[in-house]
Amino acid sequence: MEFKRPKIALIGGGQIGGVLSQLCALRELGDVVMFDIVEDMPQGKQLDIAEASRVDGFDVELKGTNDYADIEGADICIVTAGLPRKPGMSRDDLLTTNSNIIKDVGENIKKYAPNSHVIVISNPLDAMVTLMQKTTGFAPEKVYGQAGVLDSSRFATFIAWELGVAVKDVNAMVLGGHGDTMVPLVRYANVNGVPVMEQLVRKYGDEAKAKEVMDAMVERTKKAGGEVVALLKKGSAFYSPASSAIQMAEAVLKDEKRVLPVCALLQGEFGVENYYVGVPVVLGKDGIEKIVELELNDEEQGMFDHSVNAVKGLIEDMGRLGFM
Ligand code: TXD
Repeated sequence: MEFKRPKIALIGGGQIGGVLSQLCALRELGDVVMFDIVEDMPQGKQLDIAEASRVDGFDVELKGTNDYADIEGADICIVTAGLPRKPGMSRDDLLTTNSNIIKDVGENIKKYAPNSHVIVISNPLDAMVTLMQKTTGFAPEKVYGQAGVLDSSRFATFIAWELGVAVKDVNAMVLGGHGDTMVPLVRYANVNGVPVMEQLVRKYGDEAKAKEVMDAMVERTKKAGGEVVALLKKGSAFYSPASSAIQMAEAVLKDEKRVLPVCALLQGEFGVENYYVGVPVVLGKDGIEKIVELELNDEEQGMFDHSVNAVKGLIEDMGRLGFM
């Protein structure tokens, strides 16, 4: 029997790609190949990370490349390739540019890593995952997107700060598309089972004030990406998106059956037919092993539908631009 470490291919070696590689190494998740079109850059980043191996005590192989052939046989591909919106660029221009990139990436993944799982991070997330699945033709269970883990972590962080409790005891989930229409599930948010709203009412002794505080946390969660962008001045969040994608990759590589909010293809679940949207799933060695349905009240269902409509709009735009 042949033993081998898992092989993780990072397509895109930019800000998120670099942190992804370092986290893979620190956790010894597997050997890492980082691909980018920029010459020498992925080789430089991987060399830099590898040279910390003695200090951090990890033992995996790290390779940087400009040749897709090097991703051959990858078990998981994590895709961050794409361009950010530049001044003067319309939404359609960005959609066209990034769709072309994702098509190219997808064709190469199909060619060199036909048995891999694909985790997409590139924006606009829901559209890029959809295009990746279409381009590779892989089973939808093996092509999914990262957004909900991060959005949920942001929501949980704000709740922990507000209540003065350990963030690891906070359970909070955000569903829907990755954008302003995302749906933080207030009613289900809890601290080790105790509803967050109940604790806010206790804290403020007033339901209206508790609601106001929760509304502010929900708004901050929806705009959290923009808050980081405004502070950084250049580029967007990269540490937390990388950590979030690694949690997903780890769930798959270690067959953990984690229940995480993931951008997954819905085929009737939540009343949605054939669109990628963020929902809770069971993530294990077979990818999306199950979509976890839950009761939404009318208000939550309304917000979810609104979010799904935003995703539909994006897919229509891609159709109009000739990508679907
Ligand atoms: O939660 C989420 N899903 C997100 C997504 C949170 C934050 C940022 N999110 C998006 O991830 C962001 O809007 C971008 O679309 C991706 C990657 O973000 P990152 O900050 O890593 O962007 P960079 O630093 O610009 O890196 C992108 C790399 C860069 O090195 C390019 O040279 C490379 O992509 N690139 C390509 N690689 C392969 N193939 C092609 N064609 C290509 N074109 C550019």
